[in-house]
Parts: sequence; structure tokens; C-alpha cells
Amino acid sequence: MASPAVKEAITKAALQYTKPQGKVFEYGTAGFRMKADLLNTVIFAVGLLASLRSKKLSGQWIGIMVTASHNPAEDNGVKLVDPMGEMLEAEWEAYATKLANAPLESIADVYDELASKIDVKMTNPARVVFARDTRASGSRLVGVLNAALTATEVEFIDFKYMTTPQLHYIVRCKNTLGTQYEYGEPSEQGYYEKLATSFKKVMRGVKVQGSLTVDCANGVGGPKLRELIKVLDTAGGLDIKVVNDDVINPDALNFDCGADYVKTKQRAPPSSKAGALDRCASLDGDADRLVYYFVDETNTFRLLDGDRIATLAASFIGYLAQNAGISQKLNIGVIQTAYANGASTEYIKKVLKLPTEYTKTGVKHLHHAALRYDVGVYFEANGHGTVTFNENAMKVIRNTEPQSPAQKHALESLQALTDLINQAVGDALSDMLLVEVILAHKGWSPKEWLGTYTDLPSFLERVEVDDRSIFRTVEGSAERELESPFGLQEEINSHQSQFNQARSFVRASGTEDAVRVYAEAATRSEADSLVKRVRAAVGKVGKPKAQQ
Ligand code: 16G
Ligand code: MG
Repeated sequence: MASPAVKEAITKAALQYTKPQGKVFEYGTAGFRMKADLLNTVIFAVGLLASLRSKKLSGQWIGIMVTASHNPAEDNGVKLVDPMGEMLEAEWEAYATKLANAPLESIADVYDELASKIDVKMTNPARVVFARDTRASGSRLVGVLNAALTATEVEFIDFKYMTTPQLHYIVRCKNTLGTQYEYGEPSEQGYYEKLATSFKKVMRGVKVQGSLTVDCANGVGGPKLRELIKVLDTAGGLDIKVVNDDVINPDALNFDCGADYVKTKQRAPPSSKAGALDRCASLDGDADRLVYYFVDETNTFRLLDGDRIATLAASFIGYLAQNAGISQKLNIGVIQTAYANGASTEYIKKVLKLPTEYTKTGVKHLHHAALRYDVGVYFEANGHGTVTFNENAMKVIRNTEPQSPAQKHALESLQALTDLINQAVGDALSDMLLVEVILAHKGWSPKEWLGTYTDLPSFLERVEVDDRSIFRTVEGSAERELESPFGLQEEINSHQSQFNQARSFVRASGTEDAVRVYAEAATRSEADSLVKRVRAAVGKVGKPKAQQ
């Protein structure tokens, strides 16, 4: 039970805010996300939940990130980070939802009821770290968070502006400090130094060719990348040109730039001045997504998305494991979602000869699946992803006695990669250094990277429907098959069977009030016809709002 004094403090603090009328909140794929004006009471609830979560885990540090990622500047959001830097445990999402919807007058009671239900020892300490992206609404929301954490007597540290992955890193460092799993120094400087030191190690004997232009979506990744560049200090010949790093003009965030723009529009930001074959990359607003691209000699835009980063990373790690003589001791797997281009999956299976697996969309699903491998490479096509190394992998890499200088070099490189890669969560800055390392080792320009396989032409469409909740996928199908509405999957199958190498699926978005339709096929025109047919089939059963 919470003490009467704490309950009183919660009620008093909560009543400073007003709940938006008639709005139902839900902790979704990436936490709560909406117009920033509506978020005060949600943030307050998240503060309360973080206190319970930390107490439940005997005072381990819990993270709270205030961000709306690639959403427009007027939005904001919040998500919780668990002790090892992972996403909040799924079961607790429902508790977050419950608290966020509780009336303010009785939120202290709901807090107390939850504490008994989850069996939280209320005398345990609670510790929280939080940070935010550069959105104008962030400072107000952090004020609300402060009020909730103060009322529940939480010990907290405000890390001010950070990328989402930096906060995940801090949480993991804080909780592993002084243990055998020590992850690094829990500070922003510690983060840069860990990346820079391991980058230098793995770059020994090779040099980056040409410059890299990084579009920072006018978000928090801009100033943080500049800090990282200072610490890297031209190591390995890395020459980064930072663009779209305006964090002063609040409306510039994610506007006509950033990873989401580039991936969905399949074009470079209009502001791009990159020349033919120049290596370019884009981060999203909170720097947990990364895509690469270039314009070829015929002025055609070429995207190197998350699937490409996954195949590049898996091939390099496989190659190093081979050279280190430990490939028999490590099971390396690649985790993808239904959005992964079929050609990438073929390449992983047939050329890299590695197992692949599909999970539902959303980082947490991929991350959990990756942890079942010694080395789990996971990326969503949209650029979210990382590589995880389990305890066995770390032991094998650390304890294998090299039999030759070449083996020694490979083992040291692998060891450095385990530090270069942010294993807590997908991290655009760390992933970018990983890609740069691999391209330098292979001596590849983005053109050679693109040449590893040819993507099947694909289309992704957004369809507004009356009620997206009727679009339910079959459990265990990784969202590749629908069980409802009745008959729709059969219709999709029948369209699909009329085209070559064709695949299409439909799923309800977890972040927007819409349904997504994906189709790929051997040619552009086939993929186009397929997506149109499936879209029409969805429209028929879903009755698009516009047609009502
Ligand atoms: C969120 C997820 C992302 C997923 C996307 C799908 C995290 C950190 N982010 O942004 O992984 O790809 O949602 O959105 O988990 P959708 O459900 O609207 O298609
Ligand atoms: Mg993001």
C-alpha cells in the first residue's frame, strides 16, 4: 500500500492538470504518441508507472523517453525503458493504459490498486532516468513528469536532450554498473567514448572512402552527431557532413527530411545537394532509425534500407566468425518482419546461408526473437534495428585462443563490434558507424552494396477504414495472414497467385488509425496491380471513411 501522504501528494499533483474529454489512451507499439497538447495527464501516469516498475524490480533504474520520433513537430509521446535498455515488458503496457485512463480524482487509488495487484513492495526504492528530444513541448512535459516522480518519492535524473538510444544506453549502464555485465559509463560522454574507441579498434588497417552526408531530420540526432564527430576526431578517415540539423526552428523537425521521409517517399530530401554516387544517410527525429541512399549515374534514387543494413551486418559478422574459426560455435540468425523485401530474405537464406525468422512489426518483437540466437541480427525495413550478442557469443569471442594472426585480428574485430553496436536497442548513430566500418572493410561504395541483390519492386499503401480493429492477423503468422475480416485473406491469396514472385499482406497500423497494404512482385507493374487489387478488396470490407 502507498502511504496516505504519498496518495495525497499524487492527488494534489494530478489535479493541477486537466484530462482531455472523451479521449481513450492506449500504450501502443512505441508507447503513447499524439498531439502534444493532450499529453499532460498521460505523462503524469507514466511517471507513476515508472515508480511502480522500479519498485517492483527492487529499485533498478527505469527510463522514460519523451519523444514522438518521426511524427510532425506538434506531436509528442512517451515510452518506458526496462532495466537492460529494452522496451517495457508487454504485460505492463496494459497497466500503463489503465493509469493513463484513470480519472485524476481517483488516480492515486488506481496506483494503489495496481501496486497490490502486481504485488509491488512499496518500501522499495524507485529510480528513474529520463530525457527528451528537441520538440518545443518537451520542457512542459518534463515538468509534468517531475511532478509525478516527486509525488511518488522517486529518485530521478534528468538527462535533458538525448537520442532515444542514448537513453536506453544510460539505463543499461546504470543497472549493470559494478557487475560482470557492465555495459559502459552511464553518461553521454561515456556513450561517445565507447563508440569512438570500438570504432577505432575495428577500423585498424582500413580506411573509409569518400564522405558521408547525414540528414538528421532537424532533430536531436543533429547536435548529438556533432558531439560524436568531435570524439571520433576523423578516426579511420571518416568524413561526415551533417545536414538538416536545425533544432532552433521548431517546425523544421521531420519536415521534408529524415529517415521516414526518405523511406516512404523513396527519394532524397529536397534540400539534398549530394552528387551522383555520394553516400548519404538519414536519421529519424529521435535517431533510432537509419537508412542509406545515393543517386546513381542515371540520376535514379537508390535506397539502402533496414533490409540492406541487416544483410550487410549479417554477412560481415558471418565472415569475421569464419575467419576467427568460431562459426561452428555461434548460431547467427536474422530477424525480419513481413515488410522485409522477399529478395533480402532469399539472399540471407541462399547466399549467406543463415536462418531467418519473421516476427510482428515493432522493435520489441524483433528484439526478443533476436535474443534466442547467439548473434541475432534484426532490422525492420524502415531502418530500426541492431545486433544482439548473447552470453555464449560473448564468452566464445572473449575466450577463444587465436591460432594465427588472422584469427586474432578477426576475434579482436568481433570483440570491438560488440562494443560498437548498441545492443540495448536499434541506434542510428551506432548503426551508421557499423555500416561505415563494413563498407570500409569490403572496400565497397554504396553501389556495390546495392549490387548484392536486386529488390523486388514493392508498394506500401495506407488505407483509411471505418474500424481497423476488424483487421486481425493469424496468431503466429507474423502479420502475414489475416483471420478477419472473413474471406479477405482468400481474396488476397487469389490475387497474389496471378503474379510472379508476388506477396501481399494487410495489417492494422499500431500507431495510426489506418490499415497498411503491402505488395511486392517480380515487376513494378505486377506489384502495382497487386497492391491496387488488394487495396480495393480492403476498401470493400473496411468501408473507407471518405466513402461513407
Ligand atoms: C513504431 C515502432 C516500429 C514500427 C512502427 C510500425 C518501435 C520503437 N517503433 O514506430 O518498430 O515499425 O511502429 O508502425 O517499436 P505501424 O504499426 O503504424 O505500421
Ligand atoms: Mg524513432
